Amino acid sequence: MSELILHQYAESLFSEKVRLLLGYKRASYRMVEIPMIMPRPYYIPLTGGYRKTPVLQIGSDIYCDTALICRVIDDMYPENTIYPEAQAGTDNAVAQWTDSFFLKVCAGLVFQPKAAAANPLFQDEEKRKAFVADRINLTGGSNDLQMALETAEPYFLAHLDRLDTQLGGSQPFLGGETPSIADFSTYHNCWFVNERDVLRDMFDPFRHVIAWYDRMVDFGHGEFEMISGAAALDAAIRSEPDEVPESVFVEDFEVGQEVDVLPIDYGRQPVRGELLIAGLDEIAVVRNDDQAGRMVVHFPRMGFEIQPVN
Ligand SMILES: N[C@@H](CCC(=O)N[C@@H](CS)C(=O)NCC(=O)O)C(=O)O
Repeated sequence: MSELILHQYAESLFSEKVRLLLGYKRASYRMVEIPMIMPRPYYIPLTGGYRKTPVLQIGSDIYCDTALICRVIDDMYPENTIYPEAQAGTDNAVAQWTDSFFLKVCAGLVFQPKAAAANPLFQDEEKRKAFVADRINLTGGSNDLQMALETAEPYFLAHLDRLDTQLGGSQPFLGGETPSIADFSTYHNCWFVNERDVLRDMFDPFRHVIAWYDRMVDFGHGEFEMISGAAALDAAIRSEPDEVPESVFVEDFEVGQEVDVLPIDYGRQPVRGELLIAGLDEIAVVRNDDQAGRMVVHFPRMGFEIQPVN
């Protein structure tokens, strides 16, 4: 079993992207089932405030956001990379668009009344209220993530139609002979919709997409062992963060400066720490947590911002 620990919950679509990548890489890892809503008493001491799902833990290093988590996994298992250099710019752009705009389209479908009515989470009124209150807290009440069903439905069908055309050619994956990050980002958004029995027939006209989806599902989730949040916290307490060979700065910040790092979209709960890396690909801060000890929290550059603390 490698030292990788994935903190996730079963229903989380972004977690599904990472679970499937770990399957594709035939990785062995440990997994924690975190609560679907706050509080997360074993999670926040590791992240220092970042609350989105999933995060990847390697000892005392915490990797936030699937844009970075997938790169870290690909670096550990470089065979059949999902980041081929010949597609570096376009694959990244497709993944970003898919995980932001297309995500809104899929969410518009999944939260429509007929799908919400069939969702086990919403059967219990108390649980439904707690979930809604938690997500209002996450987004600060913003409507940015919402798209009306009348808008979302034709957008979804139009995009699937184009994907179907592309996948109807000679290549089994969007990335070519092997899947790229574009496949994994597209997959987990489709999974979000496909998991709902009442929405599954939306895929029926797109037989090449269905065949591709089945090929992706076949990668599975790899070999994993479930552990408790307490055991994961203990693993952090018993280790030290990895050495950072060289700190890179692309802005006017200094090593050791106290900063807040936060997503630019939703879930803007900041992580405060001493700046360690502010490069083109990654931001990282060091923090000393009362429970977890010395931790390094890593973020992808794109999608996050650094704010100096006065
Ligand atoms: N850009 C983030 C998005 C992650 C995200 O929005 N995850 C959802 C779950 S699928 C989430 O955090 N929901 C609220 C929560 O779990 O607290 C990523 O790629 O990891």
